[in-house]
Amino acid sequence: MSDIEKKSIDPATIHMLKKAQADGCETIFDRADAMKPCPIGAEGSCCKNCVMGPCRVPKKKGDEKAKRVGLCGATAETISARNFARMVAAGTAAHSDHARGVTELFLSTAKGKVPGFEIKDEQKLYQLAMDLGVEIGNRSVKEVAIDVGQKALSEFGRQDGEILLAKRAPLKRQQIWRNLGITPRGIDREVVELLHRTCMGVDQEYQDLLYSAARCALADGWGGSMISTELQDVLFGTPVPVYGKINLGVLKKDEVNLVIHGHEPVLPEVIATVIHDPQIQKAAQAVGAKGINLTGMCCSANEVLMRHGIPVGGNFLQQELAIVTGVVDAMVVDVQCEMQSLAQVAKCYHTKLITTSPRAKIEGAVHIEFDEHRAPDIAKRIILEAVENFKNRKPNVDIPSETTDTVVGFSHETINYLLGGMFRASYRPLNDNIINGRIRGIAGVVGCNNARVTHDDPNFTLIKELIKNDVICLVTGCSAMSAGKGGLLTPEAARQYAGDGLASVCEAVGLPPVLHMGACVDNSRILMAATAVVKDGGLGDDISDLPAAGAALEWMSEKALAIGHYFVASGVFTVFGVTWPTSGSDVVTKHLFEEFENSVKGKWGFEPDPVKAAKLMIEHIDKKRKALGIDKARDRVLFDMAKRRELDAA
Ligand code: SF4
Ligand code: MSK
Repeated sequence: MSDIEKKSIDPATIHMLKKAQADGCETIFDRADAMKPCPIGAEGSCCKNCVMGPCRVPKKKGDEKAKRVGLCGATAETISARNFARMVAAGTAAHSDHARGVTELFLSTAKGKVPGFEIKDEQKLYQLAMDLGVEIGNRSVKEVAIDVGQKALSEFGRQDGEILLAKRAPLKRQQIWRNLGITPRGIDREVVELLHRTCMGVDQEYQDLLYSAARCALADGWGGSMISTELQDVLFGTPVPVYGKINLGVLKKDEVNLVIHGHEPVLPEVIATVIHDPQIQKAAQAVGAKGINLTGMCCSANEVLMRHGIPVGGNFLQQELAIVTGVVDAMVVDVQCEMQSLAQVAKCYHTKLITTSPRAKIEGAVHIEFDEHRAPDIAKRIILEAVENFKNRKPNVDIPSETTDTVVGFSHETINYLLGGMFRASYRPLNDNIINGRIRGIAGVVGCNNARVTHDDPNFTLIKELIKNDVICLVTGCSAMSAGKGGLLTPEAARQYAGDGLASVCEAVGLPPVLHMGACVDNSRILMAATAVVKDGGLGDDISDLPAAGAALEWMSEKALAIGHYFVASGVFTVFGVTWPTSGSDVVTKHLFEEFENSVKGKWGFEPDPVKAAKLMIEHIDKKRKALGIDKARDRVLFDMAKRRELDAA
């Protein structure tokens, strides 16, 4: 196996890496070889929170008692916890600023100020209205929607009390948060306060920093991210199961290819509509293209895949590689996870890189700013940029053949209907099958790709191990795409990959063993699903009682750490891979990995090896089953080489 072949388990990715090398085009995979991470920063032992530093206080092997303090006296524990907290604050800020944008659009839509947008899911609007304390009565949809928009918007600037959607959590969970003083007061307030606490000379007690970080993360999961998911569903429709395709093979040689990349579904929704405009289609034919092929990348892809079945080009580490095919006529980006190197890769080919958010510009890209008041015109302009660029393609075109079928769109509401039926929507069948042992437990497998590990391998292997052991997986973000490319997102995957118990349930209901629940902000759907399972009864009275665990083995973004911390603070055992950001302090790490379980009833774990991570998660699930009195003797099944060969031969 050449070095390139070790970079990914995905053949399309390897194919494009070889092409990039032949074309002399540098990618993140090359840079990962050339530049190793700073070991002091990686373990969280570098503080640059004031200009007397950076102060480096790395662990000293063989001298565990060595004094480790910064110039100001900040201890290694304080520095470690502060760095962790700052990442959580940044991740929360990212999800929540996305949510603010959606809320503003929602409010403008409710007021009828933005032509082209409408309330698509009234039922979900009413549910949200009840949860936000908005009166419904005989009021019009417009009146209710305006109040919902205003209430949601005020959650960002709320100064005291409790964020409203925290009340969706099980009652016991709410009480745990109150007792610890970590119920978020307002979304922006928690981010600002955490940044303040981590400034030089402020909060210098590591436990206090970790719990403040939990309050901030909860403001993400039960605040910003949840608002975002809810309002996006009301505006664009709550996802229902839809067929889709994934991987770079979805790009088309004879059509104009427009790739949408980033996180906010607003512009992609408009593009998905106006692309059918006959004038635009005519323009494409006029340049010799057979049509216009819209595809997605990263979480923007998840959004339009779930609601429209628009094909997905790939996940985070494939963004440059889509351009390397030589057929991407334009890539349009908004916010988050867009690598600056896209501009350089685009130069190797003919691709036009278009930025659209006032918050995110990239040197070398064309900036066409999105304005919801002129959304259809802007969407058309962007599509026409791609159409016009079709003729500039260079001869070095090569599209990998790989695409995989997927069935996606498992919102919390949809799972409810699929399990319980239209008239008695409920999680009861899921609970019953967990209790009778056919389903061993539930896992949320989320997060990114990371160029420091073999692309897609940890995500895919972990999910495969879990379903083989009858653990149903709820997936989002780039890990959902790792599962999709590996063929795990179809109902047929149940018989092929899942254990007999899980497979029998999936086949009875027609569900895949791995449920695609959406983009990064949609991890809030996992919180809602977990809460629904608790409320349906028989599995304890808190999320921490459930036979459930979470993981992000290929995480790279600060957003993932915020997600992990709100999972943990919601009572979930959560395992991360790649690297652990507080490994420079055994004390801080021990607190997160062990002592947190005594207070928030959830805890962190670190295990980069996916098979070992699955083992940790399954052990935790079995521990919870035992505590609930529903444990049956069950053997863990390893997805061993013999089984792999069996599949390859099939
Ligand atoms: Fe060093 Fe303290 Fe300044 Fe951090 S805050 S850089 S530890 S002096
Ligand atoms: S896109 S945050 S790489 S999941 Fe949401 Fe993927 Fe992680 Fe970005």
